[in-house]
Amino acid sequence: MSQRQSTNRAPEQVPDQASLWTVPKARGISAVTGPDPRQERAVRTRAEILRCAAQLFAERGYQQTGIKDVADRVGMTKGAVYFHFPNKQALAVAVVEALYSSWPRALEEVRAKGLSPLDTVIEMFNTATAAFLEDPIMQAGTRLQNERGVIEAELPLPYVDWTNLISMLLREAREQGQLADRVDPDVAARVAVAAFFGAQHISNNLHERSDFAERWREVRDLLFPAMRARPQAASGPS
Ligand code: LUB
Repeated sequence: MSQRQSTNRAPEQVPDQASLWTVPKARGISAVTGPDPRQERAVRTRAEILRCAAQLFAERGYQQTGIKDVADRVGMTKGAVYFHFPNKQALAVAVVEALYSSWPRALEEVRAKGLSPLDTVIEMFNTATAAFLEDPIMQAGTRLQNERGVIEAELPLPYVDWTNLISMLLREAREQGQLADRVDPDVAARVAVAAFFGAQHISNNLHERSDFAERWREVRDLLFPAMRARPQAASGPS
């Protein structure tokens, strides 16, 4: 089992941030000799193949994409693609894994803004919204997960890591008194992820995502105020 899959487990089993994800180690770098230029080139080539494959998977879907299409788009031979990925299934798995392994960094970047936990949740979804609109890895990962039934490979479980991440942040929000008493952080995380995905899916199918930023703002502006604790009531009528 890959490291990625081993961290991809059911929500209740993942208690804290540290165990949510394991960031893959950079390959081809020896502590003794430093980066090997050939390996660095190989890593860049692999990333370029992955990016082109993601574009194609996002545009056409898994079944309508062939290794030859990927090779043509990268401007390489099929053999060169096969050097990095044994088959199309491996490409699909790598795209989804690239997507899932990007979230720890996304969280770090959002954390760096120093927002409250609840605003960190909102900002994470805002970031995901932007990725749906402009990042081929995100678009392809989403499409591939929707097509997982016809992909003859085991993709990491969808939605689970993201839901765990949001639950963790909402539990922090609870500890800091930001959540209304009636709100269960784990339930709220499931509802938020479902609403986000539902809005994304509908916008994708009806309008090729062109209205998604606006649809997400609607969900966000209805959902999060409903979770937020009201400010302490003033001592009397003013
Ligand atoms: C994330 C996708 C696309 C969630 O499975 C998942 O968690 C995800 C595909 O299924 O993005 C981003 C909110």
